[in-house]
Amino acid sequence: MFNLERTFVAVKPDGVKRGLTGEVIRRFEEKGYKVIALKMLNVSKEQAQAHYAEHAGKPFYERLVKYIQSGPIAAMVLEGHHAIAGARHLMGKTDPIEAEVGTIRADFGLVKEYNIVHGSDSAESAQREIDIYFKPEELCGGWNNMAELVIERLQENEQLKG
Ligand code: RTP
Ligand code: MG
Repeated sequence: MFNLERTFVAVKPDGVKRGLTGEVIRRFEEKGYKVIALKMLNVSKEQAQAHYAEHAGKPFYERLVKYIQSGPIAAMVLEGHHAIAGARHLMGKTDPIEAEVGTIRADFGLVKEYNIVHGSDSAESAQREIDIYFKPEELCGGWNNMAELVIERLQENEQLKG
């Protein structure tokens, strides 16, 4: 029933500068995703290039690498049921103009280039991006949040009913 995933999410420099770090984290937490790692950092050139390697050569690549280094980011690892697609669903489409109202990018973003938040797009990207920004010992897993405890209790009740 459960598809437990980890994903890398970051509040980008525009989001941090606009004071949206707490708001973005709140949305993921309230959904039920577990924050298992969290830190502010200034992204190095090496990290930026590794993170956006898939976009190398595209017209916006140089600007993208500069943008992610234009101020601190709030980097985090989220864990939860279908957390990779689920986090991107809460973020909304890349271009805030196309993102659904209620998503982070629609509610706070103005232009595609500065769209507040990043989220991994696959299990492979998630693992790769987590490794770029975090050491294994910085991931604090092994505990249950309220959403998991509630679901666990519901499952126990179902099992009791047979
Ligand atoms: P992200 O990686 O940041 O979560 O965003 P995404 O998957 O929705 O979009 P992606 O295609 O991976 O693009 C990465 C980031 O590059 C900037 N971008 N600019 N000018 C452009 O056409 C353009 N396209 C993308 C955005 O900041 C986007 O989030
Ligand atoms: Mg992407």
